[in-house]
Amino acid sequence: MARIHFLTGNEGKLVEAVHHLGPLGHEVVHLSVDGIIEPQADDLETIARSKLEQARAHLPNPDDWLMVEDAGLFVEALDGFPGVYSSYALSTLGNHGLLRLLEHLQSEDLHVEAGLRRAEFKAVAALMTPEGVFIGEGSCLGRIAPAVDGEGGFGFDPVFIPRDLDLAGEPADIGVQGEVSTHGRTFAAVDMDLKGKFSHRTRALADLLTQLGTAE
Ligand code: ITT
Repeated sequence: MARIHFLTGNEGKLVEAVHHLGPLGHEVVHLSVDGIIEPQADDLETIARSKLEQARAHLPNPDDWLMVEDAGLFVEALDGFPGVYSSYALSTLGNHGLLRLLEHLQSEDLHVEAGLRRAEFKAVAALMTPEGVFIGEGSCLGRIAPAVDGEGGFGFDPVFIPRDLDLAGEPADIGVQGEVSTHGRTFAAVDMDLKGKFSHRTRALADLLTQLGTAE
């Protein structure tokens, strides 16, 4: 297995990728390239492919593998915002600003409120190898918390509560206690191993490895 150069400016994403891929025998090293431009596009894959193209010339060895991973938080009541604008929204609005945008979504019934605040993290992991480009996708259903919760994680983790998972690892229905649960806490309030059981990133990376396996 080749060394994977992960192009990212986000340390939280790097730590999670190493945490997931390291035990599977993949060496992940950080690649930092100045001047990468994120194109304006309405899907994560287009952004990821563009970044691969821009960074390929900066690989130490042209046969090395290059990976990028693009993620976003899509809030249903905001028609998918911030979505592909998540980085910008986090640095301008922040988590408190996002909560303010959703202040009107309240209900006496907690299950109804969970439905009103539905959101989804999505990730696309793109890997360039000498054999071509492989794309993995992952998503994580959940909801926006009523308030910031937890000190860990990064980005939108303090306001995102994942939907419980059933035995098969699929999201349980809202209001149904699943086999895997954060018990109403956000990603920032649980450890990385538990976040990894739900996370869009883990799922995108796992999908990517499946694609690689079938291509070999
Ligand atoms: P790159 O340099 O890798 O592009 P980025 O911070 O711009 O790093 P993304 O575009 O993939 O990362 O992510 C968009 C935003 O969503 C960004 O602010 C992240 O912090 C946030 N985000 C991504 N994955 C997240 C996760 O698992 N938990 C919380 N926030 C996340």
